[in-house]
Amino acid sequence: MTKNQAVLNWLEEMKALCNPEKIVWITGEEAQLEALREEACATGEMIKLNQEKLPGCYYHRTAENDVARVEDRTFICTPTKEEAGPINNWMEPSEMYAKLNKLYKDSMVGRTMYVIPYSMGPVGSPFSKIGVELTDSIYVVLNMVIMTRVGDKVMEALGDNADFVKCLHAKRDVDPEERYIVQFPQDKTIMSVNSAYGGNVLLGKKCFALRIASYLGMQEGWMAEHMLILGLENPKGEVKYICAAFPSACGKTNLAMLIPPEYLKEKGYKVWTVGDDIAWLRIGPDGRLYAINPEAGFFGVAPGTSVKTNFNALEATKKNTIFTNVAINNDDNTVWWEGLDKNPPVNATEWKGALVNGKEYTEAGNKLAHPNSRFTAPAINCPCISSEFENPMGVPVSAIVFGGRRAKCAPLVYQSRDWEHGTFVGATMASETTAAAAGAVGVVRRDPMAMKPFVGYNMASYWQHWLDMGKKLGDKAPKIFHVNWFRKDENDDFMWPGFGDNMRVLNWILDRCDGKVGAKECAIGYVPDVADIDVEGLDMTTEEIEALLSIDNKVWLEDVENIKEYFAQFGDKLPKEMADQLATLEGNLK
Ligand code: GTP
Ligand code: SPV
Ligand code: MN
Repeated sequence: MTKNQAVLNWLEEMKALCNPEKIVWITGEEAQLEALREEACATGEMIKLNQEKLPGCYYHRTAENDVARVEDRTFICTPTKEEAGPINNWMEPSEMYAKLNKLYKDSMVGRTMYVIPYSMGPVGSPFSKIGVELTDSIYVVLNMVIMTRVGDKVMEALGDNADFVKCLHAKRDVDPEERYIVQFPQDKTIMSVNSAYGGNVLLGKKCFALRIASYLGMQEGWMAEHMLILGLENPKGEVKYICAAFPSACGKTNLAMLIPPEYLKEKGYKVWTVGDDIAWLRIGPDGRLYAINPEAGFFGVAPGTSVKTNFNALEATKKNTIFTNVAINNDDNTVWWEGLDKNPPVNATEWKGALVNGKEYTEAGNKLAHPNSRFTAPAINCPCISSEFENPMGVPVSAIVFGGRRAKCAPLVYQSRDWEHGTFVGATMASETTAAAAGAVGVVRRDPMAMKPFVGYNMASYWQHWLDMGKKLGDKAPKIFHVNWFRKDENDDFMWPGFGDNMRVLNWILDRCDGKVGAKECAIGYVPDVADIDVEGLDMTTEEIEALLSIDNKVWLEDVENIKEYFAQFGDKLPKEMADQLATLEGNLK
């Protein structure tokens, strides 16, 4: 299949280790993929859905213990612990290799090892990077084909170059006690074992495009970020690009595909999607920051996705999509999840596989779909996919937005004073945990730049890299903002309608970038004047907007104490600028 000696040598080694019955190269040809789909349906690994209503769509159910990323079993194996930093799990590389090699030994006896050459980013773009994933799961192959650019064209682009990321995945018996998701940044190697779920096994995604790529970016002078990329078109037809970093299950896919409120749509405002999860950012020839989406599909959260909340995402899932851990409507062999509509199917199979009366089942408080159930949909299915989606040079970024789920602390939106302060705003982000990772849900934790689970080296060095990038960008740097769609009132209800109405906030952000609107400078940065948040057609009072924009100094000072403790663990690696920014914030609040 290839003459690339580096690939062949590594393949021989992995073959000897895993001992598969046969090797199959994924070429990218439709006939091969169709045969794999048939095989997966024959073994029960996948279920073919209603091909009239959902052409090319399939269903997959994972093991009950294997439904989300596992952060406590994810490791960054750098030669020293300091390189991985205090918030990553670390093990000395040779020790980890020895441990893993035992788990992979003969793990594929009687099974097929699929070889997936893939490109993150358009094949041949100067932004792009190549990986080769070896896996014994057809589900992984078929997801990788949607999520990345796969096949012979990638091997051609690689040529005889040895520069590719080595990715090995073995499903084994999905034993959670022996599950490991391991990155070796210096070796450009990823090893994943005992899982068959999403971010744990689609190794191009979080493992490569964030953990390995963030490390490469630090060395090579670019950035890999957990960010959506959207283009906002104004009535004059001008498009400006925004990148936004929100933690997992905090609204990236939704914002990336936003449909403006009716009256803004009528005026001619539109949103174009470039990416919904990951951005690779480089300084372009004109000195501005440019972004590409290294992925080719969306691995989106299903629950909450509806015609009303995210029409475009729903449209994207109507063909050639794989659904994982949602519910099946047995009347017509289609899919359902909480929030799709108000009619759970009576004749349903819930995500674990039990036949239930979906109406009674949900009325009793059970969930038919797993909260982290997902769709894997090709990006080209999305009605609002940007014309720049395949642009090998990326799109110029005007604004960077941070955000998370903060019931009390953060206002609807504020702007940082400059790049350095914006880096601090990102570094001190916090959010309530979600079902996207195993563990408790709804606990506030610090999640710098939404990268806590994804940074491939010491978080403090990563902040230093942000500061260095800002110095290189100078006055061409994007402006940095923070948003919070999730503020709650005393009745625990969201105070902001969110979804399409978030466009009102994006307009304020771009107006700020263009110097078209003023703002109030306060302790935390620039906050909008109440009158500048456009509420036309919204059933909201001035007092409600004031409350959304308000800052409670007491709550913020408590947060400052928490940040002090958080920063302390980085010792003298913490950039001085971050400590200074914290002192300024505390002084301002007092
Ligand atoms: P990952 O794929 O895990 O990285 O998640 P994501 O950041 O893309 O989150 P996504 O857009 O899938 O949204 C996750 C959940 O948040 C869904 O249940 C949405 O319905 C909900 N959500 C998204 N945007 C908003 C919003 O503006 N307001 C409210 N209240 N909920 C939202
Ligand atoms: C996330 O958890 O941020 C995701 C899903 O986008 S996963 O691919 O599982 O990481
Ligand atoms: Mn994500």
